Amino acid sequence: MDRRAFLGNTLAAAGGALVGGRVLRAAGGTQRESAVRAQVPGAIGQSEIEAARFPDGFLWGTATAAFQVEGAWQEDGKGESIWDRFTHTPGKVRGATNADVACDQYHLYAQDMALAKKINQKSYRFSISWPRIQPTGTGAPNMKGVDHYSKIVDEMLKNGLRPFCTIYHWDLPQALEDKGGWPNRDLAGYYADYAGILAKHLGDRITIWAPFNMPWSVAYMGYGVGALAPGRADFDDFLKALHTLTLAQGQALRSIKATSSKATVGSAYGMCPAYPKTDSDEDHAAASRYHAMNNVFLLEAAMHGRYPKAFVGDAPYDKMGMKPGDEEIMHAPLDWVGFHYYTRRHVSDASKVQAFSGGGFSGTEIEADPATGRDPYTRFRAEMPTEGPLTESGLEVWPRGIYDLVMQISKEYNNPIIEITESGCGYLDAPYEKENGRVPDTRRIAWFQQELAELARAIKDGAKVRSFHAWSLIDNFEWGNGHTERYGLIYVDYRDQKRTIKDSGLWYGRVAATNRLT
Ligand code: IFM
Repeated sequence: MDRRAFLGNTLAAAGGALVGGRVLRAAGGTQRESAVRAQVPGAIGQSEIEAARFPDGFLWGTATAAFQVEGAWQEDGKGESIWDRFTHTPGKVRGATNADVACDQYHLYAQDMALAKKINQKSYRFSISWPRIQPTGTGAPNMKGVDHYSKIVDEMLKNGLRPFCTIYHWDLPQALEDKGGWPNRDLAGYYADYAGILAKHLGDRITIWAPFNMPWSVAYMGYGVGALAPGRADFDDFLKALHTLTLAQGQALRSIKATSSKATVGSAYGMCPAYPKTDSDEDHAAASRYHAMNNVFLLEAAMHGRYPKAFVGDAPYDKMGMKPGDEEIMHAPLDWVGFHYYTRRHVSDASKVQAFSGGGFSGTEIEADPATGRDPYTRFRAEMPTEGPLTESGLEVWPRGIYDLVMQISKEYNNPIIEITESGCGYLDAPYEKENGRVPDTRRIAWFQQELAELARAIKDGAKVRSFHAWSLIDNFEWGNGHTERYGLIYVDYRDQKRTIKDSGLWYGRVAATNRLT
């Protein structure tokens, strides 16, 4: 079925599934919603969705990031970030918007935490804006910034939410970019100082810390191909940035733990399960290289003090700026492993072709050039298949991927505690006047039902998954795509900041209360 037909069906389902101004029957599964599910090849059926159970105490949560929700870009002494600079540069953001106001969560946080409580949430993953804490990236903290996060953490606790802190979700102080950005290894030390400041002031209440959101993307998208801020495109800078981030991860873990005895440190890696495109040995090997480079590069470094086998031939460690003793700095075993799931990749071998280049941002990573593969070292070609339908944000719907990924990480890393740090889908459903302003986002419910049934299966098969964070609590600023995508369980009207819980939010609230999907 083509995409237009899929959309037609699902929009019809959205209109037809509403009963008495409340969600859903979608949860119980109407005929039309079953039709939606049936569009996903290999989709699990209604009976599996109904049978799925999550363990008592499972931590249902949502995630956001400072730059995407806060706004207040110049308030209370905050410095400029690379994302302020990027979004203020003409031509960088779709729709010529920026995040100067975003969802105004800097001021509306009490309302947002109350909404999270209203949908029975138990965990809130948020990030701290480095330039609010250190406006130029180094030196004494700006106490107005520290106080802001102290208040928001208190508000989380008041609403029964576990504060899960991401220390860095992409908004580097511009002053540090002016010193060379992440390719400059000095940033590892500055970053560890910043992490220590957070642990000192917030570590009495925050016990769950993830140093970086999607560090591979920070390096590749920001410095390798320039699709994200700071918009630089040099492959050697990507390699250097990746190594600095790995060193920073290790140094930050030690700095946090030295300051806060309650701290546990994990990760928020972006991951995609990699399936070989064909059954050839070459494509299997290429898929392993993809997994090593895109999924577990920093995880392997933290757990074992070495990089995984991501390269064909000699690893470019000299280009990365590796020095004797770096393995010890990198080695910082995590207390738990956190990663996101959105979609999957088909990977094929590109070791016999010469050139390399980049492609477009898919929300989780860069696509390889379909003809030549991505670079002279990893030599694979990664594509997002389109066997499943696409979300409105353009990602293939592939629920089975989360099962495969969770099982693979469980096997490779000795069955660690896993936190799903993000997962979600972009659909543009808006309040519907004829239904008293409800937001009938049935496709999002179907997406989560399918995916969560697969996650429940992984838990049943022994994976120690203790949390799931839906991306996102509220619609927010989607980086270079501006306001053209909506991932929230709660709709935001950017004209007046009005929040409306979508049908998916109401449904997710019931899931959180019952540990079941219908
Ligand atoms: O909005 C982003 C988030 O910042 C990082 N992970 C993917 C999300 C959706 O594209």
